[in-house]
Amino acid sequence: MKYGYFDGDNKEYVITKPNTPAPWANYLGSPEYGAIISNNAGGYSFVKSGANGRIIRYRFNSTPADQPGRYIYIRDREMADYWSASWQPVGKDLSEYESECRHGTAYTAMKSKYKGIETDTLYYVPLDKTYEVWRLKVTNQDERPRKLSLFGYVEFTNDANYEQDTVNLQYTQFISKTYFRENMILQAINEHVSEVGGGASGLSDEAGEGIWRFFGVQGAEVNRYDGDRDIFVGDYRGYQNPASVEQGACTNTLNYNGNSCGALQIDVELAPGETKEIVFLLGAYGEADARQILGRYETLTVVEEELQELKSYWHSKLDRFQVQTPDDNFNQMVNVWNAYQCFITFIWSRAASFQYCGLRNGLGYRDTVQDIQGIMHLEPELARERLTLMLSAQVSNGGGLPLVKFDHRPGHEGTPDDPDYARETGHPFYRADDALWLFPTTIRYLKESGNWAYVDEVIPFSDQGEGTVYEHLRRAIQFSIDRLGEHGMPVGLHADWNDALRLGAHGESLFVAFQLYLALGVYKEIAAHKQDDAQVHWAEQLRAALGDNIQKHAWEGDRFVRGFTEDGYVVGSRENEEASLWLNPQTWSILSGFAEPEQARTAMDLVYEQLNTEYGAMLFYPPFKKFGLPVARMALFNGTTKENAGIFSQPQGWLIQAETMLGRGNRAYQYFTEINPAAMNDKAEIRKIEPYVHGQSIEGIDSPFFGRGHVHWLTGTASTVMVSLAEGIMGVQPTFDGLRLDPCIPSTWSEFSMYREFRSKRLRIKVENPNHVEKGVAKVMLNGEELEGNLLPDDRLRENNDVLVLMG
Ligand code: IFM
Repeated sequence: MKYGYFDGDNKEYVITKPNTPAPWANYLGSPEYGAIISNNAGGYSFVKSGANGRIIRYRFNSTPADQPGRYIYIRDREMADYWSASWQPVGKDLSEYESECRHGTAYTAMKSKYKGIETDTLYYVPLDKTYEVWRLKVTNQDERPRKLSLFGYVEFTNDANYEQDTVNLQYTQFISKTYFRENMILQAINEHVSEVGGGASGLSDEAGEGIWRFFGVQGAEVNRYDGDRDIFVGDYRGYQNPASVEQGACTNTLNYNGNSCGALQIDVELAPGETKEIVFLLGAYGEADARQILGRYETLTVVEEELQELKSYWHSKLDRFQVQTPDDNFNQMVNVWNAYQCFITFIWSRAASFQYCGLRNGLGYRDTVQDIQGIMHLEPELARERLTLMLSAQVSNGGGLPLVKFDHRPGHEGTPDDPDYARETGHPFYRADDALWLFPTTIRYLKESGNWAYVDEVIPFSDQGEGTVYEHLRRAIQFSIDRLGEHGMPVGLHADWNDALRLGAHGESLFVAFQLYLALGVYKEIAAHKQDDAQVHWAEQLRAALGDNIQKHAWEGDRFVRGFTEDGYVVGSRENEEASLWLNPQTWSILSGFAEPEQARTAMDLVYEQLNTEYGAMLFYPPFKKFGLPVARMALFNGTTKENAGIFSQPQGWLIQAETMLGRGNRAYQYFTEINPAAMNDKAEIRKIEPYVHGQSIEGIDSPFFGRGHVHWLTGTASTVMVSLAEGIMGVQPTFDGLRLDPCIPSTWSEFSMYREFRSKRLRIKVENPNHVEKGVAKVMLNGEELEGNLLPDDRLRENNDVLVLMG
């Protein structure tokens, strides 16, 4: 079943049936002010942190799944009928109520038509601002005048800390109250503690600084208001039928020791054809600031200007890499949605969604370092800033801090071995993989930017001392080398990439072994570029020794195993009853550059036969049922779900990329198509989550809900799949010396084209495939001249370039 379509020209996804199988969300804002909004206007807003700066209340895991939200009710005073500008929460019969929701890049627009009244609502957070705008246009399409009451509504949290607000009502209900002041509801929290209010931060503060929020309107006079949720909604009612709306009048009651809300009632009369436009504004500010913000919208055209500004900001980023292939579902993801998802994941890490609100107060090391790769081709300097932060969160022993606090202080942090750090973050252990993610990310930055000087930039370690980027990388390798197990492979510690696999201080991880193999290759490449022969030699020797051990202990003739427990059990051995074939070691044997071609093909064919499904490849099979804790913690999950043999989405990117490295474009494309959200657009009843973004995992073959997706938006899948499409299938591969073009495509494609910006140069690339090969470049023309090989040398690129690639 289908609920919407992609509007590629406008970079929007358009939902035409509002009763989607799950709330289909969008993200608005910036790291300073975030807003998540569903296609039915559900969702929440926060200053800086979904956990600690929460403004709008949202009930996780409730039903309906996305309430409350940013609601606008419309009531016809003569008919005594009412509805909402989004289909929910009132939920009128869809035979009478028409709606359309357009999720765009950092804005969401909704239209409704009901009984001769049309509404057009736009939600966004203006660029560089820390408040949100809801612009409503309401038009009378009837032939007679209509008398309407419009109600803007928001349910405030009583405490900026989400947990306090949700479960500590004996405290939080007594610290919040509301006021009405000329066209706005003001909410005060801990009002008497601070004279001016804490509007400046909006975050909860143990020192007890007061917090103010406002919900105001511009473009009309408020006739009535409510500041108390329970009075607005009424007893034994819900958002589908709030008392104040049903009865046609807010009660002018404010909150004192209950739940704060902002409800603003505006009565209008519209002649036939007339449109009324108003703007609701919401943010964490006290009255003086709020007044200024409202003043900015005295001329309502500001809204259109701000919308255009937002669009150009986002579109100009996404436009740096655009593809036109024969597969529109592929194009939509590369050009708009996968790219936008990469930015959103980059901004909010895993901190705010409909599944998780980010109670952990910082950035996970591995996730964040990987997320950087997803935006590398679009915004390398932003990537560098974040990479520098993550390098400054590397401990001087080479390991990564499991949690990089939002107020990270390079050079002054504790380590997981310090009780204070462990207590504060809840992370008393190192993970084996964290710092090794620095290698693929750093090398991608160097090759994308050509900024070779970065290697010598001096960055502090998190606890003490400092070193160049080169030194940071060396220590990351040393961290693993200092922790090798009895087969000469890195131990798994608290986790490797897989959070549910605990191999401990002695068990060994093949995932990390391949990561280390890749790291040593990257380090050697950098050392060679620096002509540092001693380090080249160091890396080579370590790499050769590690390679010998992998070959000797981990290859079983048709597969690589996944690891060794400290008491000798081989995880992922063909002899095992459970979990006998794992996806990641096979793909990483190729990504790391380790596997011999024949080995690689054998292992990957086995993956195809035994793990692939119509919705992607499972993480392993069969799922764990008997073998479990303490090593295989995934046994806690139902079979073929999440880490217990589910179709975990992030590794699908590695799978696609590995196939392109083998030159098997048909298979790479098949794997992508199986997990491409856009390709599931007409099977939304199976996938459930948004058809325009990846989720964390998909249920596998043993589940009665095979194909159902989970944990939308904030997932490492965004970056792995983006990289696999850009570098793997499209074959655009930055190198130190220029841009290599080496597409690996389905043989059915006869041609495709791309636009790519690279080191400030613009390239229009046309690829022709007359012989229908999957990989191989016969000829490359750069600005009319034939090149030797498929590298576009940096020094031959002009401002604007035309490139022709002939595959064959
Ligand atoms: O790698 C992890 C990630 O850090 C968080 N989500 C689950 C992944 C696999 O366990």
